[in-house]
Amino acid sequence: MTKVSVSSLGALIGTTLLKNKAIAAIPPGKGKKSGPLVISTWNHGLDANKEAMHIIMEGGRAVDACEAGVRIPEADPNNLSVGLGGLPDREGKVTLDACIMDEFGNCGSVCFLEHIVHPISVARLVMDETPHIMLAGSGALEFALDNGFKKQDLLTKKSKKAWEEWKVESKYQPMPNRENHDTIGLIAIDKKGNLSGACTTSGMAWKIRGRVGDSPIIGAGLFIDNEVGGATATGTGELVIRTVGTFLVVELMRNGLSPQDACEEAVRRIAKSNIPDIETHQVGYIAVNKAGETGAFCLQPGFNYAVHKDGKNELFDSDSYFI
Ligand code: SD4
Repeated sequence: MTKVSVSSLGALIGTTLLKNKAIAAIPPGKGKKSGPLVISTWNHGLDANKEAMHIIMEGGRAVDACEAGVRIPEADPNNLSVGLGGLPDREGKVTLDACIMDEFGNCGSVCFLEHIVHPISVARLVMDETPHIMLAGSGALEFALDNGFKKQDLLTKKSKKAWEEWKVESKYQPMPNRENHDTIGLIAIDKKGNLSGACTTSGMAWKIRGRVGDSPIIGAGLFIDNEVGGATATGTGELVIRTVGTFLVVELMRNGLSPQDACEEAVRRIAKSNIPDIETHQVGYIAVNKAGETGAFCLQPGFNYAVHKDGKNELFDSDSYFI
């Protein structure tokens, strides 16, 4: 793979701004009015966006739109990376991670959750009904069941077959851009201009039992700051966690970078870290600021994202660090 410098003038200016406290901390979107917008990861984002935008156009809150939007891929048995039908861990168990964050900075999260089709709605309940942010494993399941969620086997014929095929060699290797749809992260701006986000996944296929990725971690898989903007991540969670990826993207925007430059800088930090097999990994970020400007960037080609605004719901290919 060839390393390509994608340093744009904006990113360089941004870095300079960060060193200069006098000019920093001016959110670029502050004061600008933004219309309704939904942005989400991968091509399954198109259907999720459609559902989310429907809620917004009916006058709903962004947080309700985000939850409803990501429930679409969660319920799709043919989607091998989210909710029902998600690829299992190396022991054949489907374990799910999800989080949600609203315009007030409220957040809820579940990780290592089994048997529940809609982890995002359990995360929402953690946010709305408990004094906590994150519930894990059997405790999260108990909480879900106590609150009326139904227990279900999430391993479908299709995902079981894939696991049985994997077991032949049992080789653990992260696979970027699997099926061209992976974790769904979705950010929405409602009619009042408020931002919220949601992120949900079955995580890395064939992971060690108990492994939790970035997706349920506020500041890693998802971060929203209603004054500035929001960001969400997909790809190898370990790389996102170690750089506190989405918090970084939002902080870069707070310090004056555009969503595009902020995503590029966050990916560049990962690309320049000392990960020996970096070219076998994928990480993709999407971001939106308060003004409704969007950005996306990824480690290597293949990541795409969906944007719904001004009556159009479109899929875009993200630029990448490697080409
Ligand atoms: C994770 N970012 O668990 C998520 C999804 C994933 O390959 O594994 N994608 O790391």
